[in-house]
Amino acid sequence: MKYYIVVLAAAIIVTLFSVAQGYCEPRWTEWNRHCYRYVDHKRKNWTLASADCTKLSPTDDGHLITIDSADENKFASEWWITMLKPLQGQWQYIWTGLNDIDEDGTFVWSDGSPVTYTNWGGTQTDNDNGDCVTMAVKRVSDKGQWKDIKSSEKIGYMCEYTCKDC
Ligand SMILES: [Ca+2]
Ligand SMILES: [Ca+2]
Repeated sequence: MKYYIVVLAAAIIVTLFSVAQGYCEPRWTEWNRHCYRYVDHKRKNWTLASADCTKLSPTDDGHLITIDSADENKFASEWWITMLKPLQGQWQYIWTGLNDIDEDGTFVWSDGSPVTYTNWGGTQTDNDNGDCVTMAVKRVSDKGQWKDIKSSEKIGYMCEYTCKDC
């Protein structure tokens, strides 16, 4: 009996430790074996936001979020909205890694991933002067549609890195 209690206690301690430890670094949230961090306390233009994601990540492999699927877009927009309450009826924007800086009209992800999914809002694809893509929400029900704006705008951003231990 005593043996089982010791084993049970050890199992609980190990479990608690791994929960506390987490798989993503502190202040990063795990979803589908990737770690995400929303930064809004320092609004930056796209280039500086992109550099900050690299700097903030544990092994410098972080980048502005790359959204590969409707599921990832849903996760990112819903998670972001939980941190925005109340929305106050104003559009909110964050940078993603998608941009057409090198060639107008040809959008690429900053981490080099192929573009497999997009969620442009209405007629928002490739606005005049727009070269970097934001995710936008106004209401809780919004699905995080995308809109390209000038890279010089200073807004919040979402970073991502691939979780190696998840
Ligand atoms: Ca991703
Ligand atoms: Ca453009």
